[in-house]
Amino acid sequence: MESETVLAGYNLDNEPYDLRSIFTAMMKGGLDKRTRDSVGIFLASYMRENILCNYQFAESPDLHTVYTKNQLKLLNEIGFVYLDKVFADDEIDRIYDYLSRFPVRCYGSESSIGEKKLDTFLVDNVPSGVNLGDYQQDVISHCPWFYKIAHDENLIRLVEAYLGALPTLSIFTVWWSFSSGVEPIGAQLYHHDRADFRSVNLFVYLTDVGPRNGPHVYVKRTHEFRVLYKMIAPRLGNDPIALQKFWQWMEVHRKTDKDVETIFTEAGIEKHIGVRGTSFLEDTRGLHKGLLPTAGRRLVFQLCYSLLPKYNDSFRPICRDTIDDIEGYDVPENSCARYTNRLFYL
Ligand SMILES: O=C(O)CCC(=O)C(=O)O
Ligand SMILES: [Fe+2]
Repeated sequence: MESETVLAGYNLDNEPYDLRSIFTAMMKGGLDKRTRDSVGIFLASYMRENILCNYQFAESPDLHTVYTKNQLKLLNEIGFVYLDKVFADDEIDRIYDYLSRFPVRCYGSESSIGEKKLDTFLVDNVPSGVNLGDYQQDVISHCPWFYKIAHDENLIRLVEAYLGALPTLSIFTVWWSFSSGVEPIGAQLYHHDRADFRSVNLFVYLTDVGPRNGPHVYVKRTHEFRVLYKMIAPRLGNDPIALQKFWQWMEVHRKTDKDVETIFTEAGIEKHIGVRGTSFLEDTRGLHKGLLPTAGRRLVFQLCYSLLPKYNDSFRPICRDTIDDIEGYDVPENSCARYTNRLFYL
């Protein structure tokens, strides 16, 4: 008998696609909102089980001693909730001093679409025509007060209660919005985030934000298919054709002010006005934007929590030991905060 030829195993890496790109395509419009939200519910329970099997974390304090059930309820029903200020005033002063040593990368508008990367400048030297300016990831990750809030177990547990599984921090950022921009760009236009099948963001204003300083704007009850359906179906007289048109419109990533304001009216839209330190959690699957300021400038800090790591980005975590000590702040080895922050800290 002839000897059998042993075939090499088929190498899936040679396929013209990979699971990451399929996942990203499904999130970014490949699936409709109803399906994306259902996948989100499945994924949360999958992740909860997976984390339970693979990690053993120290017990956390009871969630409801720190955040109330009502806060979770508001987040579920409306899509956002205000929290107590997460930074004290003197911490914001120190954050401000810390950031002022570093330049910001500036962005302005490029004809009618997208945004153009401009140069880097210290914040007081930013030229006119600039809409946005952000800091390098390293600058943010090394800031001790940002480190502290990113590791706040009470916040992580509140987010876990909302998402249905222990979250992964997938965006950790701070940026300026300037009033010198010529026209709104990027996230200054109404849109919905599609970073994951379920996600929630913490926003903290680091400057006072009045109506002219570029407040964050949110369309209430647009975060979750079931909530949005309940609101919109009666308004459209339960007409199947009108509803079908509405869901098609919802799928478009960016929307005009006129469309949003006509469909949802002023009463359905929240402008987050607040002094520095104002903190809120928001499900940015709902429609939102950061208004282009018409006066002054706004500095905002943002954490985005998701179920999975953000697959279309790469991460270079830094070593925790390189963060300057802040009094009495230490992250135990078996804290769930280490899991949540693994894309940013080793
Ligand atoms: O600047 C804002 O308030 C909005 C930011 C935003 O939409 C985003 O980061 O996705
Ligand atoms: Fe957004």
